[in-house]
Amino acid sequence: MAITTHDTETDVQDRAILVSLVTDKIKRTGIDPELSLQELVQLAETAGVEVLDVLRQNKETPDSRWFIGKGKVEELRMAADALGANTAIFDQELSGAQVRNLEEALDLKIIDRTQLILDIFAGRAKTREGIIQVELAQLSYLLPRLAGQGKNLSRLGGGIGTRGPGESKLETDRRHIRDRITELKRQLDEVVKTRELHRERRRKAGAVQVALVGYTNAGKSTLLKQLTDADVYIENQLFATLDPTSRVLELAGGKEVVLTDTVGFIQNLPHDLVASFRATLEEVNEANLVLHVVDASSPMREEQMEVVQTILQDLGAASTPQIVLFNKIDLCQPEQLEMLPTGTGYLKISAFNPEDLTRITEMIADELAGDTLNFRIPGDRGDISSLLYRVGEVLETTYDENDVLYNVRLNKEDYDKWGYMLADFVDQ
Ligand SMILES: Nc1nc2c(ncn2[C@@H]2O[C@H](COP(=O)(O)OP(=O)(O)OP(=O)(O)O)[C@@H](O)[C@H]2O)c(=O)[nH]1
Ligand SMILES: [Mg+2]
Repeated sequence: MAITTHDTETDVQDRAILVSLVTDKIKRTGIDPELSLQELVQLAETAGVEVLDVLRQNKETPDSRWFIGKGKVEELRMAADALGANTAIFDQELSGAQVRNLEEALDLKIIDRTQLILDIFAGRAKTREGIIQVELAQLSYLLPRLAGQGKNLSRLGGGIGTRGPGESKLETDRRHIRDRITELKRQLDEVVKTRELHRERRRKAGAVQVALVGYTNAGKSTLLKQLTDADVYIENQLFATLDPTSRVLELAGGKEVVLTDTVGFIQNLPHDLVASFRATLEEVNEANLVLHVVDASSPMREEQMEVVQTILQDLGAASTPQIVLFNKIDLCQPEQLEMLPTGTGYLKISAFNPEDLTRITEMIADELAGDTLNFRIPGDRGDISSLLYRVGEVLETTYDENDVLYNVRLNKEDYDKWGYMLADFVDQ
């Protein structure tokens, strides 16, 4: 992707050196810095950056002035000169002061992982909601980094880290940024209300919601397309999808559910972004069932699954029933396949295999149908018996003296809702 800078008015590609600093704190997180760096390369390429080289440093703690050590700054300068780089991208988050110090010392554009992700999102946002959310995240990221500076932002020029969504230009002054943030939050509130109305309508219509959730590039949009013929954007790049798309999916047995594709997750997803995207991610919260799509062929499979579970927890969706779809098994090595957990709630699939698609809809139907439970209801509790008929599917009725024994299929959601009335009558 060619990017125009203010300075020259010509197309200048970002030519970047990537930098990773491995501190003791990072080592303790258990995240493999090499895999994180590989992901940074993918992120940079997704943003249209040409990656020239990668520099690494191990250091107990970051340098407060430069982030990396002074000697490493010198090494970066030499590498940038030799390779003709105009940008350095850091895999960890930098402070405003560190960015300024590095920019002054190196005469390079300095970007960190968070800014790179925000930039990709800015390039992707299409709907009004997406555009507002990205701009809000960008400004929230920027504001604390302007502290004490009062410097105008025109130095940012063009290229990655400077792309803004829509027409709106970054204002040069903190007060304006704060005003803009307030305004964006107000607009977002409106969008959220509209979205809630839509959801309310779907809920009233009795639609069951199923959300496709997972790490970026796992194959969520591909599955939506394969399962429902939806015309969605699919790309072998990170964050192809920003805005949720919903389609009706007919399950084995004829029941219909609403299947929603969502924005992909990534490790160290910028906090401001998660906060801003809460409106969009509410779709996940509302779901009756989460399909957690995993790229089973990724060397980071386990870490990616953990990231997804953590974000689901943050969203308050950790207890929603979940089916894990290990996708892309056509790309897996035999030993990778062996490592995958099996059993209920897990499926190994390839999004392009029609038989696997059928297995998915069957498992969704089973999961939504719920478990069967036995109840013992005293003869004088006709209210409880009729509640059972109303919320569940009574499979069998037998009589034992004055009690009626029911075998009932009840989905988890209904049990959660009515459990306070039913729990006393469950027959082990
Ligand atoms: N070989 C193989 N490739 C797959 C499979 N499923 C998806 N892909 C490819 O994986 C890439 C990413 O697919 P998407 O559907 O865009 O992934 P996503 O999860 O929606 O990604 P984001 O929207 O970026 O979060 C595309 O190139 C797909 O063609 C699969 O089962 N096997
Ligand atoms: Mg997608």
